[in-house]
Amino acid sequence: MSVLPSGKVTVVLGAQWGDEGKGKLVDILAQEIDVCCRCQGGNNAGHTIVVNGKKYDFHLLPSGIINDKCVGVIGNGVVVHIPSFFEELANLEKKGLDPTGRLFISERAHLVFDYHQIVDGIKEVELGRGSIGTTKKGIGPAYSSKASRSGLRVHHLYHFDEFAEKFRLLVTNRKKRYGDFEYDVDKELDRYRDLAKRLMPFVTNSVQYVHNAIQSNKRVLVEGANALMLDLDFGTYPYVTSSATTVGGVCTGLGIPPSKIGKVLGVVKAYTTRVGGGPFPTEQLNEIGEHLQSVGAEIGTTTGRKRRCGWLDMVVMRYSHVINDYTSINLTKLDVLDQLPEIKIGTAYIHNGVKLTSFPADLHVLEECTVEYETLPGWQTDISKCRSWDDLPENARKYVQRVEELLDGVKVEWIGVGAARDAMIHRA
Ligand code: 2SA
Ligand code: GDP
Ligand code: MG
Repeated sequence: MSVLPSGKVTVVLGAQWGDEGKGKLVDILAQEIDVCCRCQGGNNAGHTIVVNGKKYDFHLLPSGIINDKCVGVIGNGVVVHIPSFFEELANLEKKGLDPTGRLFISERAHLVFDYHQIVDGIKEVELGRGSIGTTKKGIGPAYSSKASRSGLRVHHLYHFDEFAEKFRLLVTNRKKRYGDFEYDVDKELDRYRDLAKRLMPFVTNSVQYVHNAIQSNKRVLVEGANALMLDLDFGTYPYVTSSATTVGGVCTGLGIPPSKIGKVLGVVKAYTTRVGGGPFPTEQLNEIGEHLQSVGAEIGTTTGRKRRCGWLDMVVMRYSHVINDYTSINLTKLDVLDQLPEIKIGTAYIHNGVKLTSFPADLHVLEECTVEYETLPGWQTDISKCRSWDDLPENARKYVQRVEELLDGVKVEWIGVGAARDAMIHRA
């Protein structure tokens, strides 16, 4: 029986700082869904899926399209770098996957241009030691253009001469602010004349498309990118990405009313990782962090950067749950903890001797906090072949149950024990 409701939207969201393994859960659920949508972010995201020993990396395209019956939708809230879209498509084709005819882009989606990427790099240099550690994919500058109402959207390509005029003006303005960076506007416009033609078969009114799918009782799934702690409003600002990575971003990024959202599935790594700059209270700058990094193969899918690693942080998780109200959780990469004799969980932040009631907005406060930990015994057993709850060693089950208790009883419905599609335990 399906675990997903039809006629309702199921949402998969990263509950920490990203790279929790959302792509893998989406791929598993995609076996029974009709439409898989992206609602925010761009090709800064990186979702790795392993099927029958073959590795697929998704950045801009929804991971669900690995199921050849699943339609992919890139919603209005996504920012699209068209050359990267075609590059990703070509890479998938090389691996025998051709989603042409079942992949659509919203005509309202904003475009990311190479000059946004150049500006992204310049801004990072300007910030010096306080740099965000962006992926340099132009995401922040593209969303800035959108918010300042000067951005160009997919439908602007319908009227190419008008598009070209606006484009020239945008580049001139950016050069006024960021200096005369190297950028051949005429060459770029020639390239976009061709790209626009190639893109047209993919362009659709995604609001109506998704609405019709829901109305006709299809199973629709939304794949979150980045994660709650990278949200523009709720994350560790300014060390965040530039989109709404919460359940709210699903509604605005696709035009879906909240009443149509069914389950909200939170993906939580059994420890914590973060890529780029910014605070990370449970980070382990020691052999524990190195162990998690190497055993967990914690390397950025998009940039190849080493991910920072630390213990699971339940202050983050409770805050994340307040904002997204998870129906259930997929605890991933539990196998990465296999060898540890003991495992810690961050349970509270103490500031000036007082326990904080929520994740603080002020990063100075965060810096001054100490983390209170609980220590659990490890299981020191290989769990990668476990396929049911009863297969897990007792201490692994206790760890999972403790996470549930610390998260107001939200059920851990899936447990990841390896990268492959079948390395997942489902608790009915
Ligand atoms: P940006 O490029 O403006 O979105 O960067 C702003 C911050 O958001 C972080 N960010 C990410 N964090 C984790 N994973 C991401 N995707 C890739 C992956 C990252 C990679 O799956 O591994 O390959 O490095 C992602 N995308 C953005 C980023 O590190 C900044 O802290
Ligand atoms: P996403 O951005 O949330 O989709 O996550 P990423 O794909 O960037 O990073 C997660 C990484 O962990 C990928 O390389 C996955 O193949 C891998 N992975 C996912 N789940 C598990 C798991 O349960 N165990 C192990 N060992 N690896 C996993
Ligand atoms: Mg990722």
